[in-house]
Parts: sequence; structure tokens; C-alpha cells
Amino acid sequence: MFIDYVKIHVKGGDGGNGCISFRREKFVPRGGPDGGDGGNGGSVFLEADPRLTTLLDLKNRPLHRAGKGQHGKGKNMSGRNGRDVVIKVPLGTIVSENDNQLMDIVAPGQRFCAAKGGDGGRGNQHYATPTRQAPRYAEKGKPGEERSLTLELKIIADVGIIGLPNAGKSTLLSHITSATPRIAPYPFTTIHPNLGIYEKKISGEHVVFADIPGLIEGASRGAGLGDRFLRHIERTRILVHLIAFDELTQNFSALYEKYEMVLHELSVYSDRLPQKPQILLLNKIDLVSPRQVNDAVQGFKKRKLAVLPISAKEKKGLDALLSRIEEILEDIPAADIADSD
Ligand SMILES: Nc1nc2c(ncn2[C@@H]2O[C@H](COP(=O)(O)OP(=O)(O)OP(=O)(O)O)[C@@H](O)[C@H]2O)c(=O)[nH]1
Ligand SMILES: [Mg+2]
Repeated sequence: MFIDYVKIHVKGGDGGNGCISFRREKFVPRGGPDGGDGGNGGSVFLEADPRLTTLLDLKNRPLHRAGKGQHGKGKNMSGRNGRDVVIKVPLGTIVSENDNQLMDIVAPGQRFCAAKGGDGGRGNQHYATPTRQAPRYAEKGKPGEERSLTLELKIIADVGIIGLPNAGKSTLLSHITSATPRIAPYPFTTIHPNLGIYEKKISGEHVVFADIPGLIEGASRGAGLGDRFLRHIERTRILVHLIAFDELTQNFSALYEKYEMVLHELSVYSDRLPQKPQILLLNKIDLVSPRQVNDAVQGFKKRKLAVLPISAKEKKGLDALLSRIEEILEDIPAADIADSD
């Protein structure tokens, strides 16, 4: 199951109390104060784990408490610190409290302190002064922080694959990456985003692809699976837009209509999405004649749009696509991933 929105409650451990105690030794009638310090409460951290792709675990376990600090003891013994709790989250998790964004977790291993443990109180050993040699006072431990947080996942990928249902998006993903998404000859096979990683040929660098559910007319008003999955391509650097031939879509104008429809849904969702560099793919060219393909390519060209003809199923045109993607990625720094709203 794919979950991209959860509410959690986190509580840092309370600090242990400082101790009030006096040294008792044979032949030393009035020993000095020896009350140890309370241990610090543990903290709750969120930590990015690149292997995770969903917030599902947190949906099932919304409450997280770190350990309490132990109270201080006599003989200057400090209490033990409380145990930290580390919650693993996928890359692209945005943490907010009351609609204020606190953190955007975007780098592997990145940590965010969600609830700090309370400091332990100081024992009476610290409070002796020349004029007050027997302090009957020690500090209480501080309570740990407590917070209700909202975690929202906005996937971080380099390339977003978009198009109508059944256009061949998942087929494409499965052939250029090692991902194994569900593929089937009916619409809405994909019901949550799939991620796949492609390794660049020369440098071996990773390019992350996100395949999202198909968009249909009115998606912005909730038709089909709606457009909420578009948030998972908000942070991509390029969009790959598949327009496919099928029985009813055989000429340029029918293809162009599909293209415009998807573009319209993108722009209703956010005016930034249509501004991303887009590679247009004409998919399923194996279903029509070379002449029909050529006519369609020319049609788009007249509208100043370059389209790459491919057959995702027969793996035709994929090398050209990958070089084009690498070329465009060279020019766009990965920097604006956090800059998503
Ligand atoms: N003939 C032909 N069929 C293709 C091609 N690419 C994909 N298909 C078929 O089209 C159907 C849909 O493919 P998917 O990859 O599931 O399409 P999708 O865009 O991910 O669909 P949704 O997830 O439902 O939005 C499957 O039956 C694929 O085998 C192609 O290049 N040529
Ligand atoms: Mg799919």
C-alpha cells in the first residue's frame, strides 16, 4: 500500500530528576551532598531512508515516545539517559506542525529532531556553596517536547512519466529501469506512483524515474484517480509525456487533442508543472504504419513541438530517449527539489 500523508504524535522522554542525598560514611558525621544528576530524556528523530517509498509504517503506528531519563542517585551517580527513537521516512518527506513546514527531508540519512528529550535535573552535589553546605535542593528533570506532526510525502525523482491511462507509462518504466510495475491493457493499472532507477551509461550516476497513474479529462475535478498524484512529479526535473496511438487515435489531430488534454490538467493543478522541460513521446508506433508515424511527427513539428517516436513494448527508440534525458539533465541542476510549492 502506498501512503503519502500521515499524522503522527511524538513525545521526547522526560529528563530524570536530580537527586538529594548526603554522603554517609563511618566516622564522618556530616558528609557533603552527593546527589547525582538525572539522565536526559531520549529524543524522537526522523531519518531519511532511501529504501523506503511510502509512509505506510507510520500510518499503522502513529504514536512514538522516546525513553525517560533515569533519576539521579546518591554517591554522585547520574541517571541513565533515555533511549532515542529513530523513525525512518522516505526521501521527500515534508514535516509540518499546524500547517507550518518545519523540515523537508531530502538527503539520504538526513535527520530531523521531531521531539527533543528533556534535560535531566542536576543533583544537589552541584548546589553546595561555602555558606550552604547541605543543600536540600535538586533540580527536577525537564519534560520532553511533545508534538503532533503531519508528514507528507512528495517523491523526489529526476523524471516524471505522465500521460493518459494505458499510454504505456509503466511499460516504459519497466524497460528503462529495473522496476517491475504492473502493466495491463486497461486504464488505471497504476494506482500509486512507481519508482525506478536508471544508471547512466558512462558515469553510472542514478536517474530516478517516477511513473504515476494516468490522467484523464477532468482529473483536476476528481475524475479517474484525480490529480493528487501530480504532487509526486512536482519535484521532478523533467517530464516525459507519452501520447499513444490506438484504434481511435491514428492521426495527428487525435494525438494532439490527447496531448492538450493532459497539458490542461497539469496547468489546472499548478502553473509550474507545464513549465518543466517536457519530452514528448509518440508511443505504440508498432500499431500503425511508418507513414502515419511520420505524418504525426510532422504535425507536431508544425506546432513547434518535437516528438520522439517510440515503441515502449518493442523497446524501440528508447536509446534516443535516454540520451535526450541525459542531455537535458546536464543543464538542470538537481538543486530545486526543495523548492516545491
Ligand atoms: N502495441 C503496443 N502496446 C503497448 C506499448 N506500450 C505499452 N503497450 C501496452 O499498453 C497497455 C498499457 O500499458 P501500461 O504500461 O500499463 O500503461 P500505463 O500508461 O502505465 O497505464 P495506467 O497505469 O493504467 O495509466 C499494456 O497492454 C501494454 O502492453 C507499445 O509500444 N506498443
Ligand atoms: Mg501504469
